[in-house]
Amino acid sequence: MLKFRIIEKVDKMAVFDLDMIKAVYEKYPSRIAAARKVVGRPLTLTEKILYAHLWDGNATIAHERGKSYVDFAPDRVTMQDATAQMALLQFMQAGKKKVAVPSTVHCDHLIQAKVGATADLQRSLNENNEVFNFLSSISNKYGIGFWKPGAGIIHQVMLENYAFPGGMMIGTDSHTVNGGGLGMIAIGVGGADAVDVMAGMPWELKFPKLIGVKLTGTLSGWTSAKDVILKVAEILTVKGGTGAVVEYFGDGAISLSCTGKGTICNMGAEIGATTSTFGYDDSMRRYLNATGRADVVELADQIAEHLTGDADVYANPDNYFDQVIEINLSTLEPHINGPFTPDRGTPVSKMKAEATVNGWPLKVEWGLIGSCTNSSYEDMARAASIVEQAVAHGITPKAEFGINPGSEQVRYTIERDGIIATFEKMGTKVFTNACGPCIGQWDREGAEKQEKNTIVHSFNRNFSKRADGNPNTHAFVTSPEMVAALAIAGRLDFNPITDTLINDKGEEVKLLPPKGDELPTKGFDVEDPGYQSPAEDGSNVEVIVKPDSSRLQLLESFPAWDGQNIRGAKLLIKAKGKCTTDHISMAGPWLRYRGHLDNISNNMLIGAENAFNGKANEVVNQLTGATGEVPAVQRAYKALGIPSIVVGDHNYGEGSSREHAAMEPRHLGVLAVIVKSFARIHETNLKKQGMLGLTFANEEDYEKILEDDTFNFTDLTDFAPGKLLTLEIVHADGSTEEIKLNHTYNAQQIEWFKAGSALNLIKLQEN
Ligand code: MIC
Ligand code: SF4
Repeated sequence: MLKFRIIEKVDKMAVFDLDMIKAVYEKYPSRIAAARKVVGRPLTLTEKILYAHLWDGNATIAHERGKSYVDFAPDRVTMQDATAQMALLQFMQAGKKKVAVPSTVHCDHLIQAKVGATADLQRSLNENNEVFNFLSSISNKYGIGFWKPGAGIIHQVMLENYAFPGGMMIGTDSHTVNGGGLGMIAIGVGGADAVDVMAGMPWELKFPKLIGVKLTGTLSGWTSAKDVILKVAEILTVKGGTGAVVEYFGDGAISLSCTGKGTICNMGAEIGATTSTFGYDDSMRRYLNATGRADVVELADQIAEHLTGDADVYANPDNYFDQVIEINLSTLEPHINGPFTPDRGTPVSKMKAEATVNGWPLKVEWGLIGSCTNSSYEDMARAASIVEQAVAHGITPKAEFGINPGSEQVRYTIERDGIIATFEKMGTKVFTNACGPCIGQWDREGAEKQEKNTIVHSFNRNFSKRADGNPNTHAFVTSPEMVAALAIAGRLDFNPITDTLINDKGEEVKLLPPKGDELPTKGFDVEDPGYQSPAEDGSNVEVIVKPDSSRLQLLESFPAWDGQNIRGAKLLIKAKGKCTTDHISMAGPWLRYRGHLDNISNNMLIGAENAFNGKANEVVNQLTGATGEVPAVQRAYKALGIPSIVVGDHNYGEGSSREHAAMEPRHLGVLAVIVKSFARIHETNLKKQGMLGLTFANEEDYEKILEDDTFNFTDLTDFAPGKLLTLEIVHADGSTEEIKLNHTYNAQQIEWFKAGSALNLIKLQEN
């Protein structure tokens, strides 16, 4: 049975790590002064936070955006259960007694939504006992705060307890960026990056480009903060933010609630942005006060001028940002994005036409509200106001409805305030405070029939198969209040601004726009937030990984590079089109193997489309000519010691931070991944794990790669920063051609490749 030490009441909880926050703020004035001197012009907020967190202290040179690799000293690290396992299995090898910066683990991804919170949570505890015990004990040992299953979704818990204006945080989840809602620079990374920071080493990032988003006007009617990011996603697309930080400003920005800002930053992961952020303002003060952190407000107020961009930056943004976008909140329409990609935006008024032209099923089967991006008090209150109206008018909802509150604090408070009771009047299922359907942890009845159907949700992502495993589920992303309206109407083309519904008396009813408090008027409340503080001295705490476990496996070091050019490599797969980390290492049922590298490797690339036959998980074994599943064919190459490569399209590895997508190919013997372009976190993950992550110098060379080619890297022995690599392609008819490959490895990263992984290098340095 699981046992957790619990701290009782949130109002008795002291602010976490206040001394750390104090220390960060004390350095701010001198760090900003130094930055001003080297940069020589007014500063954006992003620059202030980055320059205030340089590993080497005060800035001595100005860094070049999109070019300079810079060492940073983040203030904290955050990890969720599905990625923490691999991160901490690696940290165990680093030979440290304790983490060097405040760190936390949050159990949220492993809990399946089926019948409702109580039963679902119990089932998850039973099923994942071994993993939760591992995470709880390893956290206890190394001084890491542990949030038990049911405590909430990592990013909501983070915003409620740890995020602070001007802070810098990294986390092993792409939506760590939620912290921008409280004015942080919070960045999603792979576990190996987290290990660097927890081991007391610098964290490296290419100095980002800056995108400024000026918000004017104010939200009204059916439009909400979610629509801002749905619009930005439509403008920038899933790769438009790559390598950039998005900084929001303007009167419109100030008018948004803090959790609304969190929503916008959270879903910034979907445009590939390094992170997004907002300047410190009253909405943040209100939120910090409401969540018991008046002490942080007091400290932040003393250096408030440093916690937002300089006035001239916001007055003349074109002079400071690489790209500027302006959005008028007063004229912004509610959006519905999808299906299958979060950047396909459709304003609600155009949905009828779009859906008809594209043949999207108009009947909405499910409405789901939750996920890290939209599970705040305000979100729940606004959605409930729509449900309340429907109930009052005698309207029977046409679709099924489920909610996942973002944290136990939100759940407890919305229960106290009658919001859960409102949802229940419509038969809503209240699932655990966890990711649930958002990460495929949804035992949806009938999904196995693979019928074409439509669901609407307030999540971030809607990649194929993500929520219920059914490739024919058309998932659309929209705001919680729009989810409520569409689920009640049961139609994707319902426009609550113009359309009416028919009630049980046959009368026409028009729903009024949503209403809901930004923060609970009676304050937040909670009985058991679900936190376990770590032991002061964890040296005697035992961490158990059973040798015969199917869930956990201690890691073995990857082999170092043998110093030779790679010759005779086979093509494992040439992936076509979208290849997200969900395609490379699927979540849902595979989450159970996140701590066992060999077992999870059986899902490697099973979702990627093979460019030669248009199918998923079917490739030709070039040694036998037979077709087989991708992991099996790769295991056959590995058994014979034959190197292989993977080829991919644009934005390869988009989506999540899961480093399994890099560790699996590494473990199974793939040596290089060559693509048209990478998503940032995945590219770094490949480098950290000692792989070659390369891009075609000429994109069209993708076409030259044939299924039965053999590949030779002819100048790997001269691998150097800024120097192209050469790939010789030997076609089956014996003809050869040479192509050039680009890379972004700096000198240090080339050392990771040589050592076999970044962790191998840490271990070498320890000895
Ligand atoms: C996701 O939303 O895809 C996840 C699950 O939160 C991932 C992390 C993971 O794969 O565990 C993410 O976004 O980084
Ligand atoms: Fe969890 Fe979904 Fe948020 Fe990922 S996007 S952290 S799975 S709620």
